[in-house]
Amino acid sequence: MANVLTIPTSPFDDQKPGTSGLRKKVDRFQEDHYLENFVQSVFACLDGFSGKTLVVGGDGRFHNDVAIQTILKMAAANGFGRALVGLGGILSTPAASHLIRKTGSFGGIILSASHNPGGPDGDFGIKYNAANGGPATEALTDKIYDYSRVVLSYKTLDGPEVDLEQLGSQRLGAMDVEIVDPVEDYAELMETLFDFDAIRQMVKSGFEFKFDAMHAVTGPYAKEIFTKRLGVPTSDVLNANPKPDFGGGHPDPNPVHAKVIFDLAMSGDGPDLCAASDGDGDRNLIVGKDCFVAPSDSLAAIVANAHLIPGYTDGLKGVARSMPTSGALDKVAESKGLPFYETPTGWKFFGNLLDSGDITLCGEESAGTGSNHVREKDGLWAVLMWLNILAARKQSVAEIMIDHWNTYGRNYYTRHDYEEVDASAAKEFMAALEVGLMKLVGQETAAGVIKTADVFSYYDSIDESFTDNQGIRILFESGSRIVYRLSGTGTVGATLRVYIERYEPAGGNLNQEASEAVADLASVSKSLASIDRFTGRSEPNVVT
Ligand code: VG1
Ligand code: CO
Repeated sequence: MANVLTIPTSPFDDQKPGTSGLRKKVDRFQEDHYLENFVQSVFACLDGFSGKTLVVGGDGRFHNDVAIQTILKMAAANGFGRALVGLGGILSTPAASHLIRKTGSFGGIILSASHNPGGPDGDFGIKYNAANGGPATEALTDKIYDYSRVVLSYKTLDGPEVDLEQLGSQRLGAMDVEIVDPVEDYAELMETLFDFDAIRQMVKSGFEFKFDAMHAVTGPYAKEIFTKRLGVPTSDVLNANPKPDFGGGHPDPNPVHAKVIFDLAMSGDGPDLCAASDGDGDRNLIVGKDCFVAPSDSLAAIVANAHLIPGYTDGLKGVARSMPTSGALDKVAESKGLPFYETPTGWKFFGNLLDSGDITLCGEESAGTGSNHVREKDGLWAVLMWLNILAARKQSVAEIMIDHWNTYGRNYYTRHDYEEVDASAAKEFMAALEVGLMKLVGQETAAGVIKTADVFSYYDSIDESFTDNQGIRILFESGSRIVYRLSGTGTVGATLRVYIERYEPAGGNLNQEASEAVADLASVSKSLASIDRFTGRSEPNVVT
């Protein structure tokens, strides 16, 4: 019989969890009581979970299994009645969201640092999702953080380890632990949303599709859905075995880190569709034959074509995008008369709009798209969306995108990241930019006249939370836009993100390289704000 222990600890002295929970280097999480402090703070801020169910799982990265044992013991000692854990400790972020919703669980703990590298020298992360399946709201995150600064002890058990490789029920103190198949429920949900017959037919008739799971969590999901249920040859699902260090790679499905599959699609004679997902399965990469679909464009195209998809034929209640995401979605929403919302970066802000039924689809420029089927962005869902649209329209990705731009115009888009810059220099940079904002209005630049400049803030009328300092927006008379924002997911120093966007109306030059189309704006983004003076960097280190 396991005993409940109360272990003294010191307050959790750290910065507030960012865009998607707490993310740090693995060795930080290996420090005594570090993970425990966060978990106890979460439990302390929740009411009424005694005897209820907690979902626990992660993306399988290094330390996943160790952290799960700690969390399960603490959940039992704190009074949860049952824990549902993915076999091997595996649950993709969207699958965890679905499992919480489907089983009516009290909430869940998801372990991931998403697209950040893993392994002993890599990153680790943890976040709490509520009963709606979505990331803790801003209000709850604040409460957890405040508590973490005063926590003096935590509760755990001295019981045995749970066998994560054994499906079925086990006991941990007074808590029941059930190890469940992480894929089955999620695959079933996908079958209810998409026309699997039509996709199967398309695959059978010679449509070429390749998916790169990047040695991350989507491997088992991709094998079940693409190979087993849709008939995609096994050899076309690449890197399908999850590894604790992602095979040494950087599981970020963008043209830089998913270069192999990206280059294959762009080679002139590649597959009809190449796709990939990230560490925890919530992001996506979509590249047609010779046609990269920028994430903001993918969101807009999915909304424009949603009526073709069985799960969405009843119409959309509304749509939302994060502030830095391009205005491509706005054009579709306007033309279809759909209610439209602009939120701060991070999925937690979409959760309330999805719960209240104000929106059906939403997404971000960082390759996250999703709908009201779960309360997280969903990588495989986005890939299935595209497969289903292609099966329904019987056109290529390039044809669909050209048609889209001819209808709505094109938002050329690029993002410049200045990673690992000195954190205080980055803050000073943003502060200086803010002080000088009013002076920018009316200024003539090489990219046109500046119309407005402001700091984005957001009032959530559903939970009445107010979130400020969400990035600086500079809007030009031409409709072009530059946004400066500090990342909330980095683990070293600060990351400055500069989002650059130029709108070209239908009938204009819709066929340029994005980098060329925004070249003037990109240089204005550097000169307007003296990035080099503050950060010592004259060039971004990642351009997507
Ligand atoms: C980044 C992205 C943001 C996304 C967040 C979590 O945040 O920009 O759009 O929601 O990552 O995605 P930031 O604060 O670093 O810009 V994931 O796949 O890392 O959960
Ligand atoms: Co992710």
